[in-house]
Amino acid sequence: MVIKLMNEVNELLCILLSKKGEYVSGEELSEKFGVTRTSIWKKINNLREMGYEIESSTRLGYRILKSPDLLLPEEIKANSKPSFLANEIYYFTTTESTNDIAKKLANEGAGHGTLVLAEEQLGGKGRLGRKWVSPKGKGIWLSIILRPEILPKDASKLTLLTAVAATDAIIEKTGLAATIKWPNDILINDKKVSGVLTEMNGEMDLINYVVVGIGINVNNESFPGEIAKKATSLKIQKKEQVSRLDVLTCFLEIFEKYYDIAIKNGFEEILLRWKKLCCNLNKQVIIYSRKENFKGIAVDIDDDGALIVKKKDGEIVKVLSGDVSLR
Ligand code: BT5
Repeated sequence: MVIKLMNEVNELLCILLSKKGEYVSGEELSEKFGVTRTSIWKKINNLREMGYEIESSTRLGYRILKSPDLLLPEEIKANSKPSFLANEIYYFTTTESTNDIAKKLANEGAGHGTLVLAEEQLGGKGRLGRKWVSPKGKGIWLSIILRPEILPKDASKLTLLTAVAATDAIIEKTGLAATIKWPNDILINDKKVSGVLTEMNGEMDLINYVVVGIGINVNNESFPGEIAKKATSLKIQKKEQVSRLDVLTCFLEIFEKYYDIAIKNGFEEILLRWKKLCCNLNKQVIIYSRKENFKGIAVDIDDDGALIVKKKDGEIVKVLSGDVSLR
């Protein structure tokens, strides 16, 4: 397991990435780090082992030809400019669940905007103890620690905000027609490509922290067992490899934009966008909730982010949590 914190950055990689494919001389690098050129060459070979294609020229130095699409903190920093997100990034090659790590870090005082990312999760979680399949290098398995100054009752709206940001990022980066199924699924062609798991720690009228976890299937080629029929990935839909880093950095930028709007002006604009992206509205749905299961038409979502369902007998029901099946 590799744990990587942003302040233990691989500075050599940062310099090479900042040159965006231009050469940086071996001499400049050895002077900067106060080490020999042989030791720079060794570090370059370490990067090559990680999958970086690096060209070397005795006259010109080194330059990156191709990155391996790892979600390394250095790559995130080099490819996006989020302001409060990603000041601290914890990166794991393998972990149980990024949400569990994020909660642990938040309990220990980790700051607003801290990211926890893994290339692979062995115990990825969905809601209600369900599992989230998270194979190595295939998707974006990410948790964000937030310390929002909003009421606990509004925390569920962060799920909607996250789903909107992820859907917008998917549409922007792939052109695929992604939609949202209330409350937390992102679908393409009726199959699930992404899900959000929001966990909160707070008191009656105060949030200590919220951990927003999102899984996006990017380059999965197949899915195991019972989810084989209902899950999909961007690669399956697009019929080509998709850059995880591009989708991730786009998501972070959009998430930050919506988050700032929500904190400044409330969630109205996000709910409007959510309604545009939602595939349930004005459709027949079956609601599976803890209390009961019933059929109806999803007519709206209200200001609290609850789904408003009109039953057959005309009764209007406000659904705060549960699963929705499209008919
Ligand atoms: C969700 O739950 O959709 C929330 C998923 C959140 C995952 C992220 S990954 C980063 C962070 N760390 C974590 O440990 N979790 C979060 P739910 O609505 O309960 O859906 C779970 C159901 O989706 C499962 O019971 C399966 O049927 C299905 N499923 C499991 N893995 C899937 C996948 N990779 N793609 C599509 N569907 C999947």
